[in-house]
Amino acid sequence: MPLRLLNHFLSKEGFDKDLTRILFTIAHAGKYVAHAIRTGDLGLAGTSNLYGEHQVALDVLSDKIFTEHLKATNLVYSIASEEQDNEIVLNNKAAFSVAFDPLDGSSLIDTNLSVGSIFAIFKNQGFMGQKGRDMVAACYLVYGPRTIFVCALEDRVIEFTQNELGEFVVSKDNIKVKSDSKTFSPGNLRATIERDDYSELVSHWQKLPLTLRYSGGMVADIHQIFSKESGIFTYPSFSKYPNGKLRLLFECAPFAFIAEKTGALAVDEKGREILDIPVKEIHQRTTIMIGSSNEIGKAIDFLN
Ligand code: AHM
Ligand code: MG
Repeated sequence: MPLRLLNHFLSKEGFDKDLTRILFTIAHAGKYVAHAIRTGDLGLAGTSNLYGEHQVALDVLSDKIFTEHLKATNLVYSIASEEQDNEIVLNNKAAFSVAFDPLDGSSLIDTNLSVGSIFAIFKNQGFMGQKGRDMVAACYLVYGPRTIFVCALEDRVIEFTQNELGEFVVSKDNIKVKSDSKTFSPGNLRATIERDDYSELVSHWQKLPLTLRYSGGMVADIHQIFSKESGIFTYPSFSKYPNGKLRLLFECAPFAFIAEKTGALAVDEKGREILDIPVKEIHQRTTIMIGSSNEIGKAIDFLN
């Protein structure tokens, strides 16, 4: 039974030791973030990030928690965070770089909906020119009624759920997503006002009929696809976000990396694989359609 615990499980499976330590550190730091979400102050931090969005205190705190924990491993060359303007070098002798969104969907916390943290891990010094495909692992935490940690490395996607002792225990191993979808999660539905193609795609889902499952937090909305083994999530462009809203490096690429291992697909609205888009800027945005492969194929046809 102890071999079902996160650190035992990953070491038993013979994954890269340093990478395993980074993953374990992220999951461990996530416990502090989960605690801060449950008990912390929701007041504004009085600062704003690169996009001029007000940072709530929890965004700033989560950023600090993950940064400090990753720094303490001495394994991380640099980090890039949604909450920081630039890449930060932590240890110029180290081999890994980690990009993360420390607290995605923080505006949902006061409504008590699920939020999460997302990580892209490269065995490379820095991020420029890297593609999603170059990652060595990706993972995320969902803070909901339960705290869940999901990681993808080599060809496996494994889900761990925190137990009453605070330990992460394997709850699903080798997650696979079916090619047909039962649900749809249409992000940026306001784009249908301007875009007939997106409007027609949404009508297609309604008529199938697929079931609507959308919270407004991408971590829970995409986690649902992995957890229920089917689904589609989209966030297309429109005039306010000509390249989409979501960020390539610390939001879309890690989910695309995980999706690929489950047999799901992740493309931009033109149908290009997210994993093939090179990073030119830390805060670069992309459109995204992710989920069950047959439904992604149809979505590409509707939008092109
Ligand atoms: P954030 O990183 O500022 O929290 O924004 C990302 C979130 C995603 O979780 C979600 O899919 C999206 O923003 C929803 O945005 P909107 O409600 O503007 O369509
Ligand atoms: Mg985010």
